[in-house]
Amino acid sequence: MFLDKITTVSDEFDNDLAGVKALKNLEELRIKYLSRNGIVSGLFEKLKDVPKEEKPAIGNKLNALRSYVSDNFNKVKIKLEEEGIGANKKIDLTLPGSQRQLGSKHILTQTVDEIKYIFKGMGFSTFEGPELESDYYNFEALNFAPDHPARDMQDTYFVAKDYLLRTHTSPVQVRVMKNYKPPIRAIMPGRVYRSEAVSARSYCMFHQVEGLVIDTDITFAELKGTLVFFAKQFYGSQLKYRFRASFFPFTEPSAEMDITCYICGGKGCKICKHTGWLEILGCGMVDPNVLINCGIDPEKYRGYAFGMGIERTAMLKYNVQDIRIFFENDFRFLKQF
Ligand code: 2NL
Repeated sequence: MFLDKITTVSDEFDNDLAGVKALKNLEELRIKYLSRNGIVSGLFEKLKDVPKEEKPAIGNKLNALRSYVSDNFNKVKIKLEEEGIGANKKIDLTLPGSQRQLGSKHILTQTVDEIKYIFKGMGFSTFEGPELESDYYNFEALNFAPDHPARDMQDTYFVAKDYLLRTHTSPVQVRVMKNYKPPIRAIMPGRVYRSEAVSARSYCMFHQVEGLVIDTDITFAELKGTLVFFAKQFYGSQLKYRFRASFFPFTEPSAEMDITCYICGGKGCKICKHTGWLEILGCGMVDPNVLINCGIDPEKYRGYAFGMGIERTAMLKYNVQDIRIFFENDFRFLKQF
């Protein structure tokens, strides 16, 4: 009798639910079946009149009916709500599209890419090496004597007795010379570290590109020709240049290359400290001691090498006043490039 009643209610609910076309009708259904005075509650109310031994079975059936009704009610409710959203959604096709922000390479990466590209055109390949180096590769193989003053001058981050953060990318050249037979024609870009007081001009970490050419019959004239071609490609074909004698432990003779100041054209201004010249790189013929250390016969082969700081190069080219801004990730700076 009671069980029949439950089945009837369940069928009636199915029937009613099938006829629901809008959320408004669904609310009427909720009141009819699920509210405090609704049909389902009414059945629970009548449970007290059921004989004691039948109560558990009928109670179970009633609980099942309540779950069935509320589950199916919710399914239809969600379906109607979703349809409602779809029906009300109006797309204004005349609105302008939302602009997507495109990223770009960091200006230092762009600068290295451009340098690589110019040297690639002259037959140079690219090598990279570890930033954590041994004292041997960073100093000893490069002709820095154990008590050489230049070794003190390089304020270095040592991480253990014989291990340090490289102070230049030259150890990569040492590795290339030891592992490849000449002719060698390569550039080595990478990060280097120096324990210096941080200021607008110097930072504890920066980037270098060094270059190395080893072959028979290599001359200082070829070094000059290569670097002048590079500078004209990178800074502009109108520039004037000069080479000044200099000193590095790993080259002999050594030189530094200056170009005419691109701001004042050589007349003298704040950027070039009123000299009309800007120093852009250091270079020289590889010292025979370095060739011997790297297993290359200096009687048969000669070489030249050069090095430039990337931050300094980018600061000159793009008129950046403070080196620290490269590493601050300030969007206002980055998005200019
Ligand atoms: C500078 C000057 C230079 C080199 C780097 C080099 C490397 C080997 C042998 C000989 Cl393995 N030379 N590198 C040579 C001359 C100058 O860098 O002012 N860099 C920022």
